[in-house]
Amino acid sequence: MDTLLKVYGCGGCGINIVSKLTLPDAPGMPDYAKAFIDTSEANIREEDRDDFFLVPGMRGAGGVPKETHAFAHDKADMILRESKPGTMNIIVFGLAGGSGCLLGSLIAGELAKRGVPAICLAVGSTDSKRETQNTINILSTLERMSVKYAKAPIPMKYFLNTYVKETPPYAAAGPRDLVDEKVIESILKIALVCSEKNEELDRQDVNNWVFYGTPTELPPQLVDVIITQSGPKLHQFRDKIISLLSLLPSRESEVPAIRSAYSKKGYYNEDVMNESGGEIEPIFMATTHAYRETRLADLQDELNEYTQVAEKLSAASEANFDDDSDDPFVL
Ligand SMILES: Nc1nc2c(ncn2[C@@H]2O[C@H](COP(=O)(O)OP(=O)(O)OP(=O)(O)O)[C@@H](O)[C@H]2O)c(=O)[nH]1
Ligand SMILES: [Mg+2]
Repeated sequence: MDTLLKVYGCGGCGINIVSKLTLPDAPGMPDYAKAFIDTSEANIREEDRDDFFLVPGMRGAGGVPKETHAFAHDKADMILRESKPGTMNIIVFGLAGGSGCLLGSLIAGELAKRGVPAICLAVGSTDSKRETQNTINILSTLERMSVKYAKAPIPMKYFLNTYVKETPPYAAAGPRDLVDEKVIESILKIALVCSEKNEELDRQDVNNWVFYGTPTELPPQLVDVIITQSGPKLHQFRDKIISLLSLLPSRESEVPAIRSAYSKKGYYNEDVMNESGGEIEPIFMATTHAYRETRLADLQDELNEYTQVAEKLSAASEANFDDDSDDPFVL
């Protein structure tokens, strides 16, 4: 099978972002195709309709993933028959809504089970209590999908829609437009690393990176993906990296000393180097087990704050009538 990068946009957020994506027709880029999956037609553009799968019987999930589960839990096969996976796959979805989070998780679980490599690009949100709760719940769904259903790793890069200036250092966070740009940047980098057009980096190396259990015997889990062009940044995660792919400008390029369980290096091919005039940065792509101790803890803190506020609001909203006046209509 020829190399094909398939990019799935699931739910409103996934569709919005993936419809903006264009991979340049440049050396080092793979062929690619898009697929759009949702429970509603609200976000699909006319020109993308040919690649659109609409879950039968639904008109959106109104922010409630259980709705989508009821209609779509057995539809992963059908979706993948209609929207065939590539040799490498990217699944983009929002974690806080009702549709994309579940559809994206179903596709990710099914691909992992079949041994087809995929990376989830998932956008969390803590704008409200429900969005925070949805984000936490779906992360846990993805974890179960990996450990219990697929029994294979699911790699996920996490993004966060936020307007707060102080964001955790590990998160690709910011307002929506900025997050969209970051997601698209990540897709371009994944495309370059997984194009099968690099020297010494082939399909099997990418498969080993995703399905790290084969070369390392480590157990499957939901793993956090880090994509960076900075050696020092990668080094911050040095004790947490499970598998690492490094795409380097030359055989002399420095790679930070990291004792990952699996590591493979490749080199941009001559055409890419010529096109860039020799000015090209390395790309490091790592799976790590940093996610539980970092973002899950942060999300839980956020949720606790919402709960406290909700309790105060609820207490302040209670109407207290004088016990002596048992007539509620007394004026
Ligand atoms: N960065 C970014 N975030 C978005 C975008 N659209 C929606 N979101 C976020 O994604 C989350 C989920 O929203 P949607 O993806 O629209 O929800 P859905 O999956 O379509 O589910 P339902 O509409 O409830 O059926 C929300 O928290 C939004 O903040 C987008 O274009 N870019
Ligand atoms: Mg929607």
